[in-house]
Amino acid sequence: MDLNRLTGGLIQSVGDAVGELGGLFGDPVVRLGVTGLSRAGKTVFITSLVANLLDRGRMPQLRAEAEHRILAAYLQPQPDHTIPRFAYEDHLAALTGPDPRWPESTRSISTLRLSLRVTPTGMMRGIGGPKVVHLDIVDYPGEWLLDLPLMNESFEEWSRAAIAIARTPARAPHSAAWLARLAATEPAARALAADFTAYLAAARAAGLSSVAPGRFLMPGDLEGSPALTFSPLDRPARRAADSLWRAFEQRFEAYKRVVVAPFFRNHFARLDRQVVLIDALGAIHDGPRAVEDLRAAMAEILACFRPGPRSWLAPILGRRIDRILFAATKADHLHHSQHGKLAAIAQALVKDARARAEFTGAATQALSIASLRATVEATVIRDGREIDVVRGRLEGSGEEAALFPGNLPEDPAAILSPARQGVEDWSDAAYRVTRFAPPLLAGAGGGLPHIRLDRAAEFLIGDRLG
Ligand SMILES: Nc1nc2c(ncn2[C@@H]2O[C@H](COP(=O)(O)OP(=O)(O)OP(=O)(O)O)[C@@H](O)[C@H]2O)c(=O)[nH]1
Ligand SMILES: [Mg+2]
Repeated sequence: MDLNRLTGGLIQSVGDAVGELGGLFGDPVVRLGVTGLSRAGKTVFITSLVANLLDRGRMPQLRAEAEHRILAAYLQPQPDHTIPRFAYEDHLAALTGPDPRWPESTRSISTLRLSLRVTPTGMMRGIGGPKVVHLDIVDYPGEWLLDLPLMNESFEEWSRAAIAIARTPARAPHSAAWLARLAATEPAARALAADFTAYLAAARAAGLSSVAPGRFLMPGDLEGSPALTFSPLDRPARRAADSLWRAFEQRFEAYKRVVVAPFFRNHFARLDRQVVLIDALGAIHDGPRAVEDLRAAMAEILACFRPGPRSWLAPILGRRIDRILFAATKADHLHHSQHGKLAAIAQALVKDARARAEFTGAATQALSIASLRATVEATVIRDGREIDVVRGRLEGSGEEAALFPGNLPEDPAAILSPARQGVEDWSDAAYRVTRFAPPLLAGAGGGLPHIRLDRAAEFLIGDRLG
């Protein structure tokens, strides 16, 4: 027997096993969920975060970077082949080309793996040499989280609540056609579902946020599918004989089973960290009702992170999300003297839910950020007074303009209280939103310009880079 060959073979196979284990279990993975309602800024956030992690010249507040402990950062083939890859290169090319454009709206979930080779801190520093940390970023529509309550509801309960909401003053202008069809003697299934979807879309276009079921507006690859062809119904006198009721009830149950449950089980339940992007400025611009609706939607979204013991989600939540960042986006619309006020509004918007998450042990933070800074600050003299403005290129014309968007109140209650009371318009000067084009970067290098993206990254993943 050739002892040498035998032991050599053994050592070889042990080495292979260790190598495999290293890949499977050794390298830590951080799964970061990025969510927010449509147009909140998810795609721009991820694109800029990745660009700024690959080229870290603008990330001084990321501690591992400041301490020169990040040795390399690189994109990897994604580990999850059941969902599309986040189209990083396309989005970056749109933002940084000669004629910069904001990325196309995305309609579904996607993911990207970025790996960082870092020098560990503390005790581990001298022992094992550099380690690799995989950051799996998952982009998914916040609207999908609004579906969680459905899991604990019957079709009858859901219908009753949805019809009551549709009759509220904020929604009545948008829901009238659907409610009228609902009252007809024998409404057609397709037309009812189409009117219901059109109502949700109109409510969303008017700035309202709570628009469940989430897939009706964000169908992903389910567009036109029977699982989305239903609508709430008034309870008929004799349910057994009512075929429309039975058909919609079955579709509602199918929607829960094949659409909602797999998303929560396969994706949501596996996240470690979460950033919730909030377009608070957009909602303020749209008026008090939009702000109140955003608050309600945030409460529903945040309930998903800490479901009560009787929630359908509680038993399947494998990991525990232990850090949640609430980020008010597009802060570059404001002079920095107002950034603190914007963060305070974001914080107030999610206060109830935050208190609950903190209670059960997740660390939370509220920040105002700009993923891609499209403006510079300036001060202009108007009628002998100095006014702090921001200057940027207007979307569409590309013309340079200096703008004063309005003054946010010192106390967030000045925004949130009227919103809660259901008033229709702000009594004093409204806040104006102007759409700026992305900045002309012309191959400047060094990551993308941003506001506090490095602080956001430090909060979300900094501790895992140690
Ligand atoms: N000025 C400025 N505008 C931003 C910023 N981030 C996003 N925006 C604006 O917000 C819009 C939406 O941003 P996206 O990143 O596409 O938002 P999203 O959440 O991915 O949107 P959907 O994919 O439609 O759900 C952009 O087209 C920009 O007009 C930012 O940092 N600064
Ligand atoms: Mg997007």
